[in-house]
Amino acid sequence: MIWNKKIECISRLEMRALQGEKLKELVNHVYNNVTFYRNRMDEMGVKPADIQSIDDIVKLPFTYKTDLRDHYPFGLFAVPMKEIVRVHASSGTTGKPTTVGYTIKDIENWREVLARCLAMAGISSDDIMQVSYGYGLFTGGLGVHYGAETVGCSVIPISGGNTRRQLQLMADFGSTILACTPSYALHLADALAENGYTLADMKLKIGIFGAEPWTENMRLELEKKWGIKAFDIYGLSEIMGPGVANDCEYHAGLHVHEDHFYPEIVDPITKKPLNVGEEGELVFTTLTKEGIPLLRYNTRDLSTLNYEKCSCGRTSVRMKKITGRSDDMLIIRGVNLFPSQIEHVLLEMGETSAHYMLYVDKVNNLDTLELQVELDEAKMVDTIRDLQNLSKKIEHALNSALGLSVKVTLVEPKTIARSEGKAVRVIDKRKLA
Ligand code: DLL
Repeated sequence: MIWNKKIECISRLEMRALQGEKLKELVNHVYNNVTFYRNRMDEMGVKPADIQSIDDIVKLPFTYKTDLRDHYPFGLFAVPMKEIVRVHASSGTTGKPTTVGYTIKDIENWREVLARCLAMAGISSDDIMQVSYGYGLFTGGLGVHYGAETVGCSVIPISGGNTRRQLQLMADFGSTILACTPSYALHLADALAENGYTLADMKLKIGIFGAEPWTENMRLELEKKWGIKAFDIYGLSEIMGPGVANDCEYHAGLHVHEDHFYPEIVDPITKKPLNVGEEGELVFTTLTKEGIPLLRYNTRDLSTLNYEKCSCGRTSVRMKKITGRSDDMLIIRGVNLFPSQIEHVLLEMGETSAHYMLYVDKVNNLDTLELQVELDEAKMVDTIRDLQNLSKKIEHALNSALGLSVKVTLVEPKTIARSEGKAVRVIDKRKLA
């Protein structure tokens, strides 16, 4: 179902005109209300009057995560605190969190884009949605929750964690939708049997998975394990939270809600805009946000954009599924490696589980990679020789796919730590040294 046909199927020309109008308002808003942006624009010699259409966006300054940290907690807010009705924060692995604030209008817009995402996945008031994203400062739980209420779902705000209870309520309440990270969805599927359930006890139809990079192979794996349709939902707290984009039934890229979030792709090194179809860092400008509007925020997520009309009828620009971030990229003996490439190879082979942990180290000045992979309970290997053969086979497949030698160690099922939210898949001991 298309939630907002007028916008989601608008002509490209009309969309650009609309974006231009919104950009003009936005630039006036930030220039007049955020000292940081006024200073940046003054330094660059750009005035609000220089912005006349969406093409002028390239004249505006970029924003980086460090800018939010430097103005912690509320320095980039564009309205007085009395107009802020909600604050979220992302934990951040180093130092201070980044904080974002929403006005009532921002929350309304958030509901609207989320409703579009959920309707795109075929969700309606007939559904019971189990929201297993974390509730709290993380945007996942509350963000998806409000959207689900907007489309009329019966929402179960269970939050993350407590696997046994997740499965119990899923069975007892007859949840038809599961919203959580793909890694947690995989963990829940693997935990069915040991908690005394089978798929026949569940009514699940659809998964709304996101908040971490995952491959198309993992999407298919989750569809198979759960017997559901799995959708990819993307977002980040700085821009709004979940709901910046998601995919439709054709899974041919994620539709960006570009009347609210204007995307660009830039070169990761030079930060120059790239041509359509070229891969680079995804940058968003929040066209309608009031609380903490951001100009050209560099997400560090790697993607490409596609402006062709989708088979679903939507005209909105689609971003390629994110499988890595420029700052997640490991450089191993000069070769670039994204953890998602490992997930892809493991699932392609289909002989182990998809639970893995990659250990990176430096021995005698040489980078080393050790991959621990969990065996699949259903495909247990009996002899030591079979185990050795299987690890050699995976090493070989990784070597030809990545151009890197990786030492593979097979471990017992359920021995690698599970995450209830975003999965941790790499331990880089070089950084710890
Ligand atoms: O993860 C918001 C969210 C919640 C999205 C629930 C989807 C579902 P942050 O904690 O600020 O916000 O993390 C944002 O997570 O820049 C990406 O690197 C990654 N990410 C989010 N969604 C996806 C996705 C939330 N669908 C960061 N695919 C982003 C790949 C994703 N990566």
